[in-house]
Amino acid sequence: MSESQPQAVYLKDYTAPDYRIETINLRFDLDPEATTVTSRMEVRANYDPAEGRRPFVLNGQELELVSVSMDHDPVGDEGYEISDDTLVIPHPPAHFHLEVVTRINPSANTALEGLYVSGGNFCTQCEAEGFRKITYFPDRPDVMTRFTTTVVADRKEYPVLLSNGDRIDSGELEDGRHYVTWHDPSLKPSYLFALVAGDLACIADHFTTMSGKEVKLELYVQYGNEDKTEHAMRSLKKAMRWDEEVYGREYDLNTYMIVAVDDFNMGAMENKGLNIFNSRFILAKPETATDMDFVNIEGVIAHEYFHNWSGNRVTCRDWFQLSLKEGFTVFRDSQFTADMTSPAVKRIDDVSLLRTRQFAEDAGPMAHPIRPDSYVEINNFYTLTIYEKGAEVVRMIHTLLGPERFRKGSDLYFKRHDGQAVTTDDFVRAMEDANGVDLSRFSHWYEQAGTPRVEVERAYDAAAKQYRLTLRQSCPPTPGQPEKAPCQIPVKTALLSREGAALPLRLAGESQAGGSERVLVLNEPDQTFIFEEIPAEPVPSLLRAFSAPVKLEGGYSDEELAFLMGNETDDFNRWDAGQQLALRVIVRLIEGAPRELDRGLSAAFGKILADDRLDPALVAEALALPPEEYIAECMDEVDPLAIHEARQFVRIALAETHHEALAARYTALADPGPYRVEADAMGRRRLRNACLAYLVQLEGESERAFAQYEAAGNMTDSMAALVALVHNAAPRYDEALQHFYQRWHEDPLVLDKWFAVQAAAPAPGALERVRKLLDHPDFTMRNPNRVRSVIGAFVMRNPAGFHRDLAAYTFLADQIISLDRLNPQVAARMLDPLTRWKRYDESRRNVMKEELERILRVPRISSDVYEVVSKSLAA
Ligand code: B3K
Ligand code: ZN
Repeated sequence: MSESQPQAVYLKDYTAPDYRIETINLRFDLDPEATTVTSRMEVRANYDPAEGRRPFVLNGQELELVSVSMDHDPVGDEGYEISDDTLVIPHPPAHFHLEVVTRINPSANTALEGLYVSGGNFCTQCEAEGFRKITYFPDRPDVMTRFTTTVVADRKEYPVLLSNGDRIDSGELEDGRHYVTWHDPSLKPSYLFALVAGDLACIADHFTTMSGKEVKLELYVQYGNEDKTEHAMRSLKKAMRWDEEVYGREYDLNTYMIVAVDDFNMGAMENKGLNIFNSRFILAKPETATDMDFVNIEGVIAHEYFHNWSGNRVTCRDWFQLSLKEGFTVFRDSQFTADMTSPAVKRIDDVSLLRTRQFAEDAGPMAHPIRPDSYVEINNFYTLTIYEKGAEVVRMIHTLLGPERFRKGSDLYFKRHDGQAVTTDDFVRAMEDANGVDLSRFSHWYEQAGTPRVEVERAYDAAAKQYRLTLRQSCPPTPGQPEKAPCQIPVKTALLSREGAALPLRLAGESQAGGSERVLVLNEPDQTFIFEEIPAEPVPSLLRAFSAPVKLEGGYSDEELAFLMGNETDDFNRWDAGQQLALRVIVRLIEGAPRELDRGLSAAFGKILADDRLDPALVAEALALPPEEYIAECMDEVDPLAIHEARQFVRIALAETHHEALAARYTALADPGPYRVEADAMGRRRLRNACLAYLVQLEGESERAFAQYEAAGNMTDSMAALVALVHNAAPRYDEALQHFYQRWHEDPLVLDKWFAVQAAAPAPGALERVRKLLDHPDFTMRNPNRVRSVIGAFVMRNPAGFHRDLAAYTFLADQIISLDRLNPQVAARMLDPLTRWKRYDESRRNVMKEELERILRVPRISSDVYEVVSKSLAA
């Protein structure tokens, strides 16, 4: 935080680093209040010294400088320049050794960036720019070096001392202190550095790689949590095997360590050989974690493991390239989860996230391309756009090339760039070069923000038996980008006969049909595709499996959507047809249509509910109405209460109409056997709990939820029942809440669920309830998971509750202002709902805007909050 206004950094200003760090030797003398860091670097000019000497600039923030010496001679303060965030050696030689000693206070580090203390243990978080809060260093990802790290600490309090790589030395020191030295043989940027010290339990296992190498696997958790690690360890081994089989990627070091900590800003961090995780993505057993938690843990463990290649061995040249590692790695982890669970369910879940949250981001004031041109605070760019849209863009390349050619491309990418810091262009070029294809049109996906729209026009010529599909693309203006160039959009397409069969497809000019599913590639603003020998007018099945992150306007009638719900052979599209139909019905109600249940929707609902040949997990997805946030996305002016009310009307009406069938399915789906976390068992629970969520809308049905709550032997069923009771303010919901608290208040992750279920309850009075939760003795602003489970759940997952009372905007601004003093990264995240102020009616809009302006007037707000607020107001 500084007095002057934070400045933007631009991609166009990128220049290669002036100095390379050949090696770094770090020594940490750990003390919670005063840790001394000694850094010895061998430095070499990365320019031609004959052209004159250049200054050596090291980044550093919130450091106390103790001493500097060069080539073993002390450098007095005339020999360097120091500012708030740099240390500059003005005229160094072309090759030298530099020693810098600094002191830091990890226990005062509430921003959880750099070296900090969590639960009495030391841990680090360096991505993106946390290493500069540990020591002075050219803290940028294209400066890669070899690290040797000695960690010194009190043996009794910190028996476990970890850093990246291999343990090469250890020993005892005076005063009860001990040390361990680690050497990481890989070249790595500073953001992948990690250190952990504490009193932790170690769960050990091993993995034999495809070439027969033995890797030690070590999971470190707080004592008492050892019984919640089995799933994480199993997930790690599955991920390691999968990456060998699908991408040919083998693990390189001798040990893979994962440490779980309670205080963590995000999900996890892929530090080389020493991942640090939010304990939420490690700890699980059936009594404490839901099926969703189990699946997420498997996915995050895989994601961080996959980074070892896509991110660590091949890293980013600069932070504008963040999606190079994040988009690709999210794509890889989604393929993995699809393989481990159900491809259709995974696709539906991913697309829902994209359409509800990323589309909103792309239409809001923080909209940015997946390769941004500028940023003020890089921490604000760990976004759904970089991650999820970035993954969609990689997926489109996969769709265009097909799996074999994509693999050829990824092999070349890893081989060509191993040990390098590269750009998204390098990634695309490897895909092109490996396959002799031209993806130059594709670059707009990296450069342009905003969600493209694709409008469809269809025409059938019965006499010529020709079917014409005209696809028209456009992309709305976004901040700084008024005009957009056309993108390359793969539209996976089939044509369905009125009997539901996918027709053989022959495009005009082709001599024979090439299958019944084709990827039409839209390159121009509009393009017409002509299909020959189509015997009767078909129903087009477009954008199958959501083959591009666009808003498709298919021009379907209600009847066609109902037809697709019953006949579509693409699981994703069948689900989406139902979503689109339900969306229409709800929007019509909001616009004043008479309060009656749409017959087509109800009939389709009944048919799917009764079909026990369908995968229960998919049935559960199909029965769910579009989320309120998605409905909001599809409206010009958002009225959150009207959306909630209309959606509720449809939910209750469906529950009333299908009461018996829902109850029958609920009963039939009871799992008689022991609890298993496998796809089929999870699917049954998902559907059963979806039925319960409908049933509890009805008078007299709340006892069913209460009974399930009381009988549940696992967190999935227990939580589903609790949500059903609390969110409907059903009789005895308070009793269940109290019981849950008594049973679980000592388990922080389960207690987060208890807070979140209340903060997300939509009934009137939500603001008052949330205020009370903040006063609860178990609430703390210092733990990001707790903040997310109360403030985050209220402002981001409870649109009706949050927007009911204008005072909630003032409340949120107050919370952001106090949180910003502790943890700017988390504070900036909570701003999200206020940034959308322009989407609401005048009275909401005015208060939201005033609150944003008030935040901006607070002295010394962080660059994180400053950037989001100022961009929101400027847009
Ligand atoms: N790379 C980290 C995210 C770091 C966020 C820093 N603000 C986790 C991940 O994407 O795997
Ligand atoms: Zn990642």
